[in-house]
Amino acid sequence: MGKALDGVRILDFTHVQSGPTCTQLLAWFGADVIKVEKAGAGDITREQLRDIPGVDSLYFTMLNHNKRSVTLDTKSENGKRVLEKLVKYCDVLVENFAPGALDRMGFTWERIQELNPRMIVASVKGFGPGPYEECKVYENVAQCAGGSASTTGFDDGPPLVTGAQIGDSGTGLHLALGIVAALYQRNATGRGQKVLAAMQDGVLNLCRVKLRDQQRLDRTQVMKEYPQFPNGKFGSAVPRAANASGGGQPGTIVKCKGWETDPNAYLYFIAQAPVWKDICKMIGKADWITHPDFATPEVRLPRLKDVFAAVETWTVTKTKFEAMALLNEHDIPCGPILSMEELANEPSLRKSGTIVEVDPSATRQVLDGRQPHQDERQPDRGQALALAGRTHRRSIGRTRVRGCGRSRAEIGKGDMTMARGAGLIPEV
Ligand code: CAO
Repeated sequence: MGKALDGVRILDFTHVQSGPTCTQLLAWFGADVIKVEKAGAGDITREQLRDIPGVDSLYFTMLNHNKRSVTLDTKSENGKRVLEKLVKYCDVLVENFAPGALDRMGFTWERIQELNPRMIVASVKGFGPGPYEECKVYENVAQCAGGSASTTGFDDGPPLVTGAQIGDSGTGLHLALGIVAALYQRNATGRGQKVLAAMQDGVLNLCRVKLRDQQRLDRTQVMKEYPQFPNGKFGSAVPRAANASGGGQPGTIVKCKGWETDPNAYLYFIAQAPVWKDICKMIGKADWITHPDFATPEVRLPRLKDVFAAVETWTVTKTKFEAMALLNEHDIPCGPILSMEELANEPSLRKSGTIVEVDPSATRQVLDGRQPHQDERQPDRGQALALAGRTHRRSIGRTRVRGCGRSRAEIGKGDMTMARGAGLIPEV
């Protein structure tokens, strides 16, 4: 069995993180992704936060492996002609330019449909239709505009952005699903369509439990699982809930042995109702099993601070891994706070293919995350994307780039450069 997207050709007009995440996912599933980078410059992330001089940054490599690459000046006449050929050749065009940039290049939806009526045009934008649709957006702007920041942090502190790239990578995931659905529908209609994933919408979608809470708050003016209950005050908007669980089972982060010196010696603990008896026995509070103040989830709600303080008195005597092992013997849900260092070195994540090594033969070894898995997997190692651009002009010399129907030398300097290892795009 081949890969799910074998034979699908993606014209990858993306840069930075949101769009590249989407096309990278499609590449993992077997699509042939041809990344088009700005002539003479390349994706801006190639140079951002470089840790080895002269070598593509980790940021770029992690978001673009398994793709092919060309550079193209889409504002030159020759560049436009090449792009037209690529539009005819590919199934999906994915872009995340600032609003209107594709139109300004002359590649409106109507023009693209004229060239290839089967083409799906998929875009990431900061905002969907509305007052902000013309705005440029980066990750943290999306987190703030999508409801994540206002609901993250402590009640007495400012809004916080999260370490998870929900605005960029989250939106890339949403877009990838939209593309796959559009490809599926094209089998029936024979026609392409436009797909839009707005970063504000993507973040809001990932914050749906907070939207749920807003509606509960509107109706009842209180949310009993929040740390503001019973002594704090609720306003009209969902407050920041610190580390309280977003679900129906109360939870929080508790200290473990070593917390004084190790910033990650903590555990997330969930006081799940079905295992309440085991929790009480484990933390030395067996009398709470039948105590009228603690016996049921409802009566515990105003006393969650006491519950978690007792849990912490127990966890602080164990390392996070010891506590997890003991709690799991009784199916008590919990999870250690794992540092990036611990995750990068976790053998089981390498074995499962969740963390892969990208092209170990390249100048550097790169570790990257990979989701989702399929039964029929691609090889566990990703292939780094060769650098398209100035450095490689010499190495490609007069290579015939059949996508253009003429040799590179004829196309003119800076119009199109094929990256080393990119292979040829067949004549359209
Ligand atoms: N040849 C010629 N011109 C090219 C080109 C190419 N191959 N590729 C890009 N360009 C041009 C664009 O056409 C645009 O020109 P005009 O402004 O004249 O139309 C110009 O390069 C700049 O593109 P841009 O506006 O997209 O880039 P920026 O660096 O100014 O903005 C970003 C970056 C991310 C803020 C903006 O692209 C954006 O808001 N994108 C949508 C939201 C998004 O994806 N954000 C996530 C970013 S990841 O954190």
